Amino acid sequence: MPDLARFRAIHGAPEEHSLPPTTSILHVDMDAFFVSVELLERPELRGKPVIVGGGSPDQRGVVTSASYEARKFGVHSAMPLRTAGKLCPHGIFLDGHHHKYSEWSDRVATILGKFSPIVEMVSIDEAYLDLAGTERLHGPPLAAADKLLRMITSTTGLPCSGGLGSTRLIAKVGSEQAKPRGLVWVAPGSEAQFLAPLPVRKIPGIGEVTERSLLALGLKTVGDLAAIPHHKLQKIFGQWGTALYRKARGGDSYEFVIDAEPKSISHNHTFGEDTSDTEVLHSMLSHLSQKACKRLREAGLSTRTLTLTIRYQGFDTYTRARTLAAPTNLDSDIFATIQSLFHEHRNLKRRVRLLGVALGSFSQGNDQLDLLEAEKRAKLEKLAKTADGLRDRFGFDSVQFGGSIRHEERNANEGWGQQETRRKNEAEDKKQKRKTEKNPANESDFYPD
Ligand code: DCP
Ligand code: MG
Repeated sequence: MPDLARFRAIHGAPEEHSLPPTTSILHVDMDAFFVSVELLERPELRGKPVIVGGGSPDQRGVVTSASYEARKFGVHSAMPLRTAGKLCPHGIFLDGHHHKYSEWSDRVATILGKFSPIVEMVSIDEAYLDLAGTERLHGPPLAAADKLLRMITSTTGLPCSGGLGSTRLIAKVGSEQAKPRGLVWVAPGSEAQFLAPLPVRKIPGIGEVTERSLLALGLKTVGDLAAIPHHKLQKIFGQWGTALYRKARGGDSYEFVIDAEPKSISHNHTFGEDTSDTEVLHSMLSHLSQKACKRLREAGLSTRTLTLTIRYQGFDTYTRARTLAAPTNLDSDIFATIQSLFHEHRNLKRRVRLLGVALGSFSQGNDQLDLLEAEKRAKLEKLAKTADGLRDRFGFDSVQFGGSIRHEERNANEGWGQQETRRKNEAEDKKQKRKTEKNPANESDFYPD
């Protein structure tokens, strides 16, 4: 890979390298995320084969995250714990603690948000950033990416990797190749060359089904796929063939356009057990409103359109939105609106599975407000700012405004059975969502690259 520069985080900062602005998409992914979070409290387990998913290999369930030492034995995520136990008999099996992972994910998101205005968190442990425009602050993209990865690890103690390239696809494949604790830069013009030797399955969006079809055609590597003319792929796969043609060259299958501002900020929660307990539902709405509101303030934005999502038992999902007369970034305004939407639209006879709060129609700052007198509002803003600072340092749950329960209380009240049910519900919902959103003929042209 002559055009591929590979920098491990242990090597010096590559300040001397400068890149044309076209290779500014960075994909950051935390290394063995759940394991790494557990190791913060159990440093004596560093360097050992640690497996998160369940406290023992005799339990039912699957591996959620495996340390790189455990991976040497063939252990990987989604593998049954029993299989992992057989492959790695001296492995250290740990229970998962989901509230901790989401807290650490929030902290990483905060670091990313302070680094670049264009951040898209795509899962609990990965994000895309556009580093174009951050040159004055952080230097050329490669140096900036290196600086960011180091900053994440030095601030949180969690290792991570990154891929830097001209498209999301290249950046994502790059970060996977860089793991663990690495950074891969794919120079502009060398995208096809970088991808060519990789198995087709490494391309985001190519899953088991497409892989099987491609193998049947004798196409094992991305290079094999790239050698097939567009019209042939189109004949075999229809529209999906066009996407495959583009992907094999490093292109995203859809235009990747992100604005400097997010289009919406949302937070959802799936309950361990479907509930109709009004107090629990209110507390959760307050918690979700506060989480969304904190992110809104971090982005320096105010919102006018607030959306409430209620999913009932089964999969019936309702969204109700309200547009405010003037934009706001205050917890109290947002919670009051969400609460009133909930009162108006909730079906009292049905148990609730999921609640969601989404904020949209953004504007910069908060200067058009006169919902409250200026002095009172200034006090509330100061309070919110102090709370946000404490949350950055001590975790989101360190500060809660009235009406919300703390995470620990929620999770302490949630027995193992309920956690299991919640996980099952979430998995089932995801499956349903995928079914409704995806075109089954394609593994999806719109799969998040
Ligand atoms: N996860 C999960 N179940 C899976 C896969 C992942 O619960 N089947 C969780 C645990 C992971 C986290 O999501 O720690 C992030 O997923 P990744 O695919 O990024 O895996 P890791 O971060 O564990 O490892 P890597 O270093 O390969 O990124
Ligand atoms: Mg990861």
